[in-house]
Amino acid sequence: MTRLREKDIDGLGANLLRLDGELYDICGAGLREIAARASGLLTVPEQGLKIGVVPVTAGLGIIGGFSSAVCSILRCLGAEAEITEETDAAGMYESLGRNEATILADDKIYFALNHKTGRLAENGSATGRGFAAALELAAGSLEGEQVMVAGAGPVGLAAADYLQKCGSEVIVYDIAPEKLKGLPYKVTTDIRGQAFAYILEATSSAEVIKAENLTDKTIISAPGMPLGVENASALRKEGRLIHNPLELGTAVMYMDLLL
Ligand code: 2YC
Repeated sequence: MTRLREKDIDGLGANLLRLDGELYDICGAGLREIAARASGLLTVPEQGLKIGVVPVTAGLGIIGGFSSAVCSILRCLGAEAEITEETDAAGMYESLGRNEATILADDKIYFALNHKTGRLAENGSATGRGFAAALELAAGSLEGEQVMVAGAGPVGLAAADYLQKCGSEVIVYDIAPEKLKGLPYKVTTDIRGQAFAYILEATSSAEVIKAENLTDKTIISAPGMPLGVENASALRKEGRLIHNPLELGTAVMYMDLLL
């Protein structure tokens, strides 16, 4: 799991409306709608959840701006979100006493809990489904289409599961053959010279996807941090790249709590 850097999320809150518009242009749906679809939520309740965002000092510690970025994303979805005064266990205790839900991350896990229903949301699964749903919407339909998923980690495998359920023919690429064992998809350890119409890039390496892997119509949905696509600016300009470091995964986590 890649640990975000402060500069990855700098200004995130102020750019949420722009991101919503960009997603709308590419997918025909904004952040809230894509996230609801990814979690299988049919209607988003008007009344948002009261949710505590708990800063966690464990491990490599606080990432500057992380808690406020999470807060901004949740508020943009209609939640009543606040950062707790306390951190860590004291912050969890504070949130349990005054909120309906809590969200927090250390270096190993980023999860959320709905105190009332016990519903748990986890970022890897949420992110995979979120970017898969965005790709499906951007494509119009993936029924019968081949999708290449790069990265057989928790995010890529959650995306692959969602994409297979959309009727697409999933091929999972990873450089480590042991990560491909027993998967219910076509698998490969080599994509050199192969172009794909639809790509979901979920690796923690940069420049995994080369120009030779693209057609002039390829759409890439890329939760991977750093962005694993070389010369991505052309794709971005043509509205064929979906990539954001925290927003979509967090939005799906929130929708998962409402299930
Ligand atoms: O500021 C804080 O509370 C820190 N403990 C947050 C650490 C987040 C570490 N995880 C990541 O940077 C990302 C997640 C956003 C999703 C996967 N890795």
